[in-house]
Amino acid sequence: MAGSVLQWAWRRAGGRTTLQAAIDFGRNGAPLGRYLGLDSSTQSLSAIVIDSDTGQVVVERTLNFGQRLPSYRCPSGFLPAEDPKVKQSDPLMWVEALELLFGELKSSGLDLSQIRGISGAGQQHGSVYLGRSMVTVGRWAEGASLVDQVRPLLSRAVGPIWMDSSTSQQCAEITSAAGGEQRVVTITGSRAIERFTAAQIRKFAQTEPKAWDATVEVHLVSSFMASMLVATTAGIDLGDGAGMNLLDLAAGDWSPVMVQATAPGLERKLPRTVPSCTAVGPLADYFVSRFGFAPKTPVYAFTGDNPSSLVGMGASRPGSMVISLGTSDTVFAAMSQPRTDPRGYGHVFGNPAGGFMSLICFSNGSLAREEIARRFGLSWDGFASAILEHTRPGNDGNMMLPYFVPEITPRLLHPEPCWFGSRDFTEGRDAARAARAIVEAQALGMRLYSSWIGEKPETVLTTGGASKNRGILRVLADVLGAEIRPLTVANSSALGGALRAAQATEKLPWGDLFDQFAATDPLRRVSPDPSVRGVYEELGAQFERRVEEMVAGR
Ligand code: XUL
Repeated sequence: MAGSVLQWAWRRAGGRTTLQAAIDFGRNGAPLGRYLGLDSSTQSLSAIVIDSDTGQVVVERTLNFGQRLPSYRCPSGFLPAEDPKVKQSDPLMWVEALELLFGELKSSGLDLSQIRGISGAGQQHGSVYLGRSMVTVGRWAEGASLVDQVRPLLSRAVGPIWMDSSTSQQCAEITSAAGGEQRVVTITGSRAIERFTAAQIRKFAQTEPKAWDATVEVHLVSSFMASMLVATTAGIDLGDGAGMNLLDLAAGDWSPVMVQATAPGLERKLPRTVPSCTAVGPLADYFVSRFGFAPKTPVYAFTGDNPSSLVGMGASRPGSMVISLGTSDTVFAAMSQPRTDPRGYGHVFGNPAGGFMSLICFSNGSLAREEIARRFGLSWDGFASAILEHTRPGNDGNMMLPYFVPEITPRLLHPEPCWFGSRDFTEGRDAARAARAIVEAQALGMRLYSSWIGEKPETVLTTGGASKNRGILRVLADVLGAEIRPLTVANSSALGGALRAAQATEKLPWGDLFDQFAATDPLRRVSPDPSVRGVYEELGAQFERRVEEMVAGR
């Protein structure tokens, strides 16, 4: 025991843990460094608690909105709407989920008073509109639920989420008011994008001008959730703020040009921007008395789920690429130099560990894989074995364009899956080939649309539910020609929150935290098969031709 206490003290010299603290640990045996990371994503809220002294993930828990909170009528995290381009959600559902999840953590026997810092992430781009600034809240009343206290603060009952693609007109208007596409890309790192917050804010201001006038504060999901915890206005961090088309990336602050091009009065309604490591306040007393957190537990700025995953994957320095296989699939990497995508699909966001990151988002991720599994009655295991045991790389010339819902990369507002190949395949009678076809097409899309980043990765780190599927990992390795390393922890975004809280509280070197927590499972690594390279060169060329024809509407 004494030896390991000294090791901690030595490892932390220069950091938070002094020798005295390490000795105290030895004396009373209490853990020193537990941190909570949260991830408010499209379909669920997740929590991870890490212990930076033992290197253990203490708890990992997810609460699915559709299953646990059916009264919000969001089975997949958003409200059904007649127009398939409109995707909105109820912010109160996220608030209720927060209370439920904290209650579950407490009743699981976890001593929340041991948590020394909290941070987290939210699905990117989605926005929440308040008619009263969170600054005026100050504290939550203890006799009422959080939901009942937040409801009267909203100036818009539901808000748009990242899946919304209904704002093409507003994108065009913003682009022209800001001085053209190139200027928007140079300032914000992305052209004006339908799901980004600026276009969504403009649409709200145009279609509901009274409610817009009544709005005094606009939040991202990330800053809204952090504001709930501190009962005041939490700033918008530079990682997630970059997904709004409002941030001047070079200045690290709101761009007056973009803000003015978006909506009247917006400059007064945006919270301030903050670096991701900023303490946005102590945890509100409400959570202390309800769930047993320690008084004044520091809360750090929340960021977007993808920037948070970059940290949770241990990939916040350039060198490796990350593929996150979730509701959307995203491909991202820390950038050695900021570049922009000439095709206009990719984005540049802030890297919460400093600098920038690239990101490409595909909306036909799990949604499309699940659709194939459903249509062909394949279980998730069946999906893997169909690919690995019953098909070959290249799928014997059978290919699919995998677009079931409006796609972001490439931009397809009226999606339709297309099948090319043998009759059994095109007529939808060949489950095994359908499983391979969708995954090959998704991987080819990732390869094609990430080429602008300009750095071919030797290793690709994967995370998200589908990264457990060996069939999918095999196809990714072969198509990308890179070793695939799945992360051991399933939710890298929540983990990123916990790591950011630990780093900000203890000033620990990122490398130490990554060594402890961002581990990949050596037994699940998949190396590329060099003999199939040619097959995917050929298929890649075909995919590019067909997808470009589809984008051009031919
Ligand atoms: C990224 C994006 C999605 C959401 C999903 O630009 O839109 O990945 O962040 O939560």
